[in-house]
Amino acid sequence: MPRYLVTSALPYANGPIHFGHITGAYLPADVYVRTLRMQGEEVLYVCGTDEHGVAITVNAEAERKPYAEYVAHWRDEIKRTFDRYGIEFDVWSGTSVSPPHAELSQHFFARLDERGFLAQKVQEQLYCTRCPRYLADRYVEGTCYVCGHEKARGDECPKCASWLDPLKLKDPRCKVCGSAPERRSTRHWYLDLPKLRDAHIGAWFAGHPWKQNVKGYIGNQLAEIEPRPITRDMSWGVPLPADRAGGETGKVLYVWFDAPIGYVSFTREWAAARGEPEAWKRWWCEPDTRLVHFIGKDNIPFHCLVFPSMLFGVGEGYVLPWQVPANEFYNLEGRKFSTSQRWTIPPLDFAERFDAESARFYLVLSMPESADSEWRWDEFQACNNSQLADKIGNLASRVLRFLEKNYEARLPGTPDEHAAELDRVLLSECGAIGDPGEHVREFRFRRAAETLLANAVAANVYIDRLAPWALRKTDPARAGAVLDTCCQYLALIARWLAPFTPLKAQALWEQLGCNGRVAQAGWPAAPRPGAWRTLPAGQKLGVLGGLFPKIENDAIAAERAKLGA
Ligand code: B3M
Ligand code: ZN
Repeated sequence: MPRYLVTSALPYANGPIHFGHITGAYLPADVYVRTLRMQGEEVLYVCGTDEHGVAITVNAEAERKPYAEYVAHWRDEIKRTFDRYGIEFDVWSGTSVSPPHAELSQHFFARLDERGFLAQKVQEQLYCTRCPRYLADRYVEGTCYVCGHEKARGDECPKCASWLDPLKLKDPRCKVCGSAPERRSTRHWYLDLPKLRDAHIGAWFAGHPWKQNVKGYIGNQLAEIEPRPITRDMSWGVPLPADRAGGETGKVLYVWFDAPIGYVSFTREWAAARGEPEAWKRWWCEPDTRLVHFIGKDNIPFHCLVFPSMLFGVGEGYVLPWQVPANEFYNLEGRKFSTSQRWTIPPLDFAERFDAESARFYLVLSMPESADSEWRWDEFQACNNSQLADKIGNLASRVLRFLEKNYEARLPGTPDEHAAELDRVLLSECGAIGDPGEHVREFRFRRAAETLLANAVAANVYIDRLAPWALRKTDPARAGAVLDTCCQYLALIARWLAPFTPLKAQALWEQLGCNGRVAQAGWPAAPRPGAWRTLPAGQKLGVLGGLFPKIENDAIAAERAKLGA
């Protein structure tokens, strides 16, 4: 039996996450993990924050906060957002605090060096004598030599998006103090990606059934791949192993080198906390592990080439990724999410006024699986009101309230003489379309949510067609069977809903009178006639209540007004 080791990209601990992140790398993973668990699979879901690198230090310095304090704040804040949206990891940690992380990252570095996969080069770098430090990546600003923009960064021009060589910037300035830097020689280590490609990774990548966008994105990069520098001259990060640094100090591992090792460190931390310190190996080093990385598309090269090269290169039997379901970009009403330009929906604030689980469902339905997509407030409202509330909430409340009033709040049961006919009507004539879980396993989350909704529509068609409300007056036994069958089907819907909207699924489950956790009830395959009812006749219903309150037009208009849309 394979086991599933699931990771989501480690968010930088340098700011809030938004719906684009959630639907890109976290929600699909959470839905996947919950579904597989209900199907009886063994799953571990690992995440935490990425806490090193210039993306962190520049921001922390701007706020005059010590790095450790700064990342701790965002580690907790980001976790609060995940908690609020029901995204549940087995372990949550951070690369600057996870006990095994620094040593493990240094071990990776040393092993790669020993095995001949690192190279060293002396090169010039910009150095600010006033600050004093090397100006890595975003620490330098200057005029772009491609488009002439005056505020280009060392690594990239925000105007023309060119990748830049900081040594070629015109009028370079230290981003912090504004003075002109000088050039100094410094030694750096490179990961020999061409050698790793030729040793194994090229053949492995070519022979793997990737998602279309992954294949497209990597394209010819493999043929042209070059060694990548994996060290930086700065103080915040994992220091180079002392015995490799050759007396040089002030160098740390590049953030993209240590960050993915975090997946392993956090797994080790999880294992140690359970009192089974060796248990991480079962997850990382057994060939039947299926390693699944959920990420956004900008992280594809690191997860499909660089990290696999590292895992292979250390030669310690690590599994390589089994699948990398990478999503495209997610926008807000036609524009990129931007916290600084206030073109955003702060998730914690949103959850004060709207239901976080309705957002989960809409985020799945609009997920950027194969093309960029976007959050639209009117679509969110329609998803809540016309899909969740009308198709599921309303159906449940009509049926259950009627049973409460006329059948002593108990399931009437479906006698055999009615079962076959009702099965035929409900399961084949009303448009039920099968098991949403199959799509989840294939990483087609939108299709999965659509399938679930189509099944709910089928139940609505069934109840409208058989109209038990009127039937009760002439044939109460048959009306009871019609209602009972509908409740049996609502129990399936509750179980299918559990990975998408866990709390609402639980509420529906309890209203149907079922005990325990719906997530423990197992995953129902598409119902087969005659063999799918699970609730006993006479089961007493729970306390009834609304599931998906409607969202008024005013509430949506207010949100759009805030955007100025
Ligand atoms: N922190 C980049 C990002 O948030 C990076 C992912 C690391 S995954 C090992 O886009
Ligand atoms: Zn300076």
